[in-house]
Amino acid sequence: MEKLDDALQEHYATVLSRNPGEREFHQAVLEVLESLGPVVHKHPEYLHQAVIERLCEPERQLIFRVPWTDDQGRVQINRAFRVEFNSALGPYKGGLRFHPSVYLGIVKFLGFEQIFKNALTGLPIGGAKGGSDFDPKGRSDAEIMRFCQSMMTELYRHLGEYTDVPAGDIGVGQREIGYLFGQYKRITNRYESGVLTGKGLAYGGSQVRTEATGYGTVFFTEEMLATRGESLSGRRVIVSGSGNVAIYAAEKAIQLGAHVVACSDSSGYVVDEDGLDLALLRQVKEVDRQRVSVYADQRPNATFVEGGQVWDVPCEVALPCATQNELDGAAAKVLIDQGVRAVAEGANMPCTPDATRLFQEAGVLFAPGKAANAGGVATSSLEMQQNASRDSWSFEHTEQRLQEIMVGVHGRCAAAADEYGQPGNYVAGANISSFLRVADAMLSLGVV
Ligand code: NDP
Ligand code: 2IT
Repeated sequence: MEKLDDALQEHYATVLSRNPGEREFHQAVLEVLESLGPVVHKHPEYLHQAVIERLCEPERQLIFRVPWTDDQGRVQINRAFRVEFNSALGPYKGGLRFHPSVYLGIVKFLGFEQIFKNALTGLPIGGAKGGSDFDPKGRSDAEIMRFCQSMMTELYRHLGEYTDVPAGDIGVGQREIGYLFGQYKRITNRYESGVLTGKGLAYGGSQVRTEATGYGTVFFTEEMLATRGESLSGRRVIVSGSGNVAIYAAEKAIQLGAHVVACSDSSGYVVDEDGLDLALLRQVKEVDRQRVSVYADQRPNATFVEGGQVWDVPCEVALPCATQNELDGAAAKVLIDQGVRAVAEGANMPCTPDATRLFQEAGVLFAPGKAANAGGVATSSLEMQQNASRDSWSFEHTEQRLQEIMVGVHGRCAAAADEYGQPGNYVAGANISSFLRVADAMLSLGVV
């Protein structure tokens, strides 16, 4: 990875001192700034107009209490966040995460990344993120509903199809979006479909949104491999996680002829040398909401390794699809030693800076999350488009659009990397290309 340019040292120091303790946010900012040295030398106007300082300071940050009653009648209190980071390109757009680890620093890292990811799609969406430290594990449907209703009772006043449009992320899928949308509709007395994305197909959702992040990650991987005359067909692949992104990354990789042999959750990992049985994995994770070990119990040649790291499983392509900093330098060394050829981040910032550097030094094709996982939010934008025109598209048409968008994201990253003298560096390409789009819009809009 690059060293931080002298012209940007002061900006990063300011981010550190203004946002104490927000480790993940610091990491995400540094990763972008490290790519921007050559850009600000070529375009000093960005520094004169304080574009970097403005980008690092969210336009609006909301923190609020979410009180709700559990099934035993006890009152529970959670904390929720919405960070509306940047609206130069369109309404604030980005998911909501429910996980006990959520605090302001996580929401800000995700919101910051979202600005650049959304810019890379070429679509008219600004960047935001939200969530709560609510832990959905072990909670009943009724508890999830009451929590979502209480959260929306505050959040609704900040949302709108032209203002801020949340979607899912870790712990938030179609079930939660349904409860959130129901409460928004009740409070506002408006059937405003485009205020949330990731909705069910019965009430304004888009075909392919469920699959989009995982599918998009695999489309991006296929594009990267093609630059070396390779493809996923016949490749040995592992994914981490076994949630929304992981399941559909595995599905598309299998459709393209890959042999997907491992996945994981926070309890450990499963290796299935026969290739993952997607129907069973979906039943265990999506329908029964069980641990991944339950999958292994039902497959003759699968083993479950409790507490282990999925990165120990030999593979040619690795798709980290669980959470931030899940793949560190030591894991990267193991993957490289065992012959990994491509790594694409389905999750947001799953590789530590050390891991990223090691992959790049070893010549492994490496796709950062803000490029590789942009298919999810891109398809959210297609959902908004369908909602705005009161239309709904077929699966085939929507998937075709997604694929074109991912080819476009790949092309923009590759072109910017070439232009700035770092061919094949998708980290630099993604950061530079997206920064230029957002920065130019910000300059056009004046000091706002
Ligand atoms: P899900 O909640 O559907 O699945 C998350 C998966 O990751 C689960 O298998 C979970 O295991 C595992 N996981 C989560 N947190 C941890 C942790 N702290 N340690 C170990 N494992 C963990 O989420 P998604 O699939 O939607 O999201 C996965 C990643 O993809 C996130 O980084 C998210 O930000 C990113 N992303 C999601 C998009 C989307 O459209 N949903 C779009 C773009 C990026 P367990 O059940 O044991 O917690
Ligand atoms: O990280 C992400 O891009 C998401 N969780 C999806 C955001 C969205 O608005 O679809």
